[in-house]
Amino acid sequence: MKQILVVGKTNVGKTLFTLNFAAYLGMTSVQITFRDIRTSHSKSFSIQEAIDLFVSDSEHQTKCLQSIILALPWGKGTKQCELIDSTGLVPNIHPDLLIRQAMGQTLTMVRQIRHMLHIIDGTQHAQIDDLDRQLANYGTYVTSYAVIANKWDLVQSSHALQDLKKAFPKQLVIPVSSLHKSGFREVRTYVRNVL
Ligand SMILES: Nc1nc2c(ncn2[C@@H]2O[C@H](COP(=O)(O)OP(=O)(O)OP(=O)(O)O)[C@@H](O)[C@H]2O)c(=O)[nH]1
Ligand SMILES: [Mg+2]
Repeated sequence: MKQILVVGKTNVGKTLFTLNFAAYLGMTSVQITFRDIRTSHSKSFSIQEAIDLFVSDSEHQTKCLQSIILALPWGKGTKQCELIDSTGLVPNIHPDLLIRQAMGQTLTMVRQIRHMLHIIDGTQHAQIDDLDRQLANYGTYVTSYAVIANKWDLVQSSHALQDLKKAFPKQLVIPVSSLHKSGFREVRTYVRNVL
């Protein structure tokens, strides 16, 4: 099964994106597989339960790989892929060992994965930093890559998309609001192309 890694800095909305994209595809519940560097286990949640438990304002809410299987309508049936939410990255060395290890796990996945959705906070359109540039650079080595400019509901500037297209000139940039599930049609097109 094809795997798509959801990657980006901490608190940009990776987990809400993952869960609400599943909701957009018509799923009402998800089986989440939690994988840290030692163990792996799976548990089922309604999407609302998962949002309540795993989406938060605080940094590093996600501390391991959390993957779900997406089912996309395909002809008369469906086709599946694995969407892998990951521990958010920070530019500095994090003081907490467990979070450093979890970020190491994200970076290992970045080096192995073929399909990558790089989530950024769209409100930061004027200040793309080195970490996001480096992730975009990794994106040039994978089979498919797109920048998801999230939190677009909070973006005020009419130049925001232009700024992002300048910062990521060779990449596909998709503005979305994971909160309102807007912009997800283009994400679905990206995912269908991966399949
Ligand atoms: N307004 C708005 N808020 C959002 C959106 N997406 C996420 N958020 C909020 O941003 C915060 C972080 O969301 P998460 O999905 O937990 O972010 P994350 O990238 O998974 O964070 P970590 O796992 O902690 O690295 C939460 O308070 C979300 O409700 C969006 O599209 N619009
Ligand atoms: Mg998260």
